[in-house]
Amino acid sequence: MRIIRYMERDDGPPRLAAVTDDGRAYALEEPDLMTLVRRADKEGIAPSEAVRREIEGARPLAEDWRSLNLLVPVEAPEVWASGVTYERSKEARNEESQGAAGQETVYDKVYRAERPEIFFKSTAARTVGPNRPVCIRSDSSWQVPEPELGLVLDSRGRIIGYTVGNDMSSRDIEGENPLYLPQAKIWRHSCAIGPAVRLAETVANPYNLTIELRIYRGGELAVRESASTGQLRRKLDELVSYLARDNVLFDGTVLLTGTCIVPPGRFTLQPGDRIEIDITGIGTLVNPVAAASDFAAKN
Ligand code: DO4
Ligand code: MG
Repeated sequence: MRIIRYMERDDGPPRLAAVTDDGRAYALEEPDLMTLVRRADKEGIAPSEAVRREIEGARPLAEDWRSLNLLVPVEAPEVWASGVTYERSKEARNEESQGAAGQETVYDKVYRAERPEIFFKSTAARTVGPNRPVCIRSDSSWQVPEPELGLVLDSRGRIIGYTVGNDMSSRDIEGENPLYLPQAKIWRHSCAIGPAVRLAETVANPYNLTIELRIYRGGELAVRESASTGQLRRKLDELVSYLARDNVLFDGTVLLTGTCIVPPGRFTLQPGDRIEIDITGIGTLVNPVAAASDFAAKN
């Protein structure tokens, strides 16, 4: 069972809907996912069961949920991200920072340390949903999408569901000096999430999901790579417990779990590219790429 947000009209209010496994969408009366979760808590049932009861006998809003005008599935007040949780990320970062041969780098250390790397990634104002442009910054010449499994949390640190995330990253800024990480990670529309939140209790094994990245340039497939969450070096609960430690969590916080895919060589995003990130059972997050200069004018 998946949860989406959509708009009926361009000037209409955001609405919530459920997507069943056959791809049909059903309108829900709750204004957002966390209201649904609180109602299910009060009734002592799982959110997916609350949804099942609510949509029983209803007519679908759409036969194919992808035909709706989709928004971010959850308005995450904060997005946090985990780093160097896959070997591929460690290798790519060692390359871009040109770590001296034979010497242990910060990336080698954090990959095997007990404490994971967790950093602040985005706010609701910087995060875009499906089909909205992500932005590439003007002072970097090496930028890539980072396809990541996103955990949707409540204020108690429970994993409510899973979404697809894109941790847009500037490889040359981070590669110059890891202390530049906030600038390599956070700028206008540098984070995308969506298209749906899959309710956690409806995922049999979150360590067995395929993540695929496709990047189209001029309509042609330029990059296609896939990996599995089975390659994650950390446990999801472990990442959440470090984020929650002596911290304040808000309902709807998203924690990205790190990238397992890095486009090859010097590949860099360009305005006009189209990014597609697919995770089993959640859906495909599609975003066009815009230059910062276009972006201010168009959005
Ligand atoms: O260490 C810097 C960031 C790592 C990251 O974003 C990732 O591994 O996905
Ligand atoms: Mg990342």
